[in-house]
Amino acid sequence: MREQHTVIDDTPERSVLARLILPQTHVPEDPIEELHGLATTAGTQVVGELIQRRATVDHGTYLGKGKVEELRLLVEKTQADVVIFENELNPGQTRNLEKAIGTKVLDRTELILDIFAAGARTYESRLAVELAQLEYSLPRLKRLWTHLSRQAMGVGMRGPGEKQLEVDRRLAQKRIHDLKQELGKVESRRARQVASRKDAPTVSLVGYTNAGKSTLMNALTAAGVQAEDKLFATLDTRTRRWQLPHWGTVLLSDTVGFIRDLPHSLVASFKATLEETRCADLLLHVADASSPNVFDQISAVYKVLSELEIEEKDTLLVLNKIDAIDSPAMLNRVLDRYPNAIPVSAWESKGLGLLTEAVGEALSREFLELRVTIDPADGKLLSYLAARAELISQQFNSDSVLSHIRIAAAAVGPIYQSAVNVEQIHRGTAGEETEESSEHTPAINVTSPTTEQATDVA
Ligand SMILES: Nc1nc2c(ncn2[C@@H]2O[C@H](COP(=O)(O)OP(=O)(O)OP(=O)(O)O)[C@@H](O)[C@H]2O)c(=O)[nH]1
Ligand SMILES: [Mg+2]
Repeated sequence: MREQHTVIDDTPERSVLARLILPQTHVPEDPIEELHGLATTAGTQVVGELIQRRATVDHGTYLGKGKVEELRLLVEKTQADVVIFENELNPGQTRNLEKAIGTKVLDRTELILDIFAAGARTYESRLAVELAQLEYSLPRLKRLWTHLSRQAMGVGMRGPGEKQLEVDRRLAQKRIHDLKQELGKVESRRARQVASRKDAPTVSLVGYTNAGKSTLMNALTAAGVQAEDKLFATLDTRTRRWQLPHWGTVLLSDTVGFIRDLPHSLVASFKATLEETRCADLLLHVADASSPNVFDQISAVYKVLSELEIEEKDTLLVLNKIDAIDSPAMLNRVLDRYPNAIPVSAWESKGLGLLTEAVGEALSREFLELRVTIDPADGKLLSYLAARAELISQQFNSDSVLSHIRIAAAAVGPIYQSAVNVEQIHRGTAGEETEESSEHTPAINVTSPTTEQATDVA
């Protein structure tokens, strides 16, 4: 029998990065740094960079003819396997560039989709990525098809190439339809799941990719989630219990990071994964204060949130990585614009006390702590509380039920309507009751959530 050898080539692909900058384009200090990060995350070794400033796009090859030749020589010299463009290319441009340069050509969107495809682990994120990839390629398939059909216009001239594309297009459309249906189901299942475990207020970490969300989650809850110096290290949502001193338990979620000009199809298809964020009572927007592009990154995150139709809600801006900031002036520049932001270093566990206090305070704005006396026969109110409130304790007596609860201010209406008595508890910053304190015998049936930290409740 002949021996079989499998050769695994694990040398990374060598990439050259390219970008065309049009007039009036707002570019960061280093216009190719982020693409560099993406290319590295995707597993390539960056061996060259080329930037052209030009008044217009060349319709055929995107870059001007001279620059294309320069790119070809650079690829030859660096022995690159792939050229990655910051700009979005149309299929014709990709084809022409590939022909002129003699290597594979990708654009930023394809690169991001590739990173997501490689990193997606859960069923829902895999579905989301596949949908985004198909939606990205379908119009390209279409455009290609239109272009071919114009060439083959004569009667009886429908060539096999065109037929194949038509078949591909139909298959892609069918798959997109199925994926959307399946994702819709996953989305509502997820929404039910998130709603059903609402036994505590929910806080969701959001932010630009690599800002330090997972590191902060670990620092706050000892969660042990993966944090890495790479873009899109996190693609799935993880939720942990977080004990806020003097406040109680909250559910803290870490989720996928955002990026400037995130492909729209990708944003849309990640809705199921972002269900926790949609339902959260409070958002912690983590920004990398040591990045020269921090302002752009903060606005990009707000933009994606609105694209996701995540309604505006209470948000605390957290300025992370202050340990990596060289000059105080830089931090002040950010604080001048966002005076309520909370500077922290997740890495060195600095500023976390203040952050915790701010979260407690923000949640208290939205939540009321009440002692409610209920008629034991009022099953409707009892089940309402079980579904909507966090039950800190509950005591069943023969003629009354005494519930100590925390509940969203917006949901107290039915309680005031049918409870026998309602007492509101006000707390000082140290957590002591400052008003309307009352003697409270220990509860018989304590149903407060577990105080265990770092429990995966996802
Ligand atoms: N110097 C410094 N580095 C930090 C800090 N917090 C996080 N980092 C580093 O920043 C990188 C990204 O951290 P992550 O926690 O993975 O960031 P993320 O926001 O979860 O990123 P994605 O999941 O990829 O979107 C890692 O190399 C961390 O070690 C910090 O406070 N200071
Ligand atoms: Mg992460």
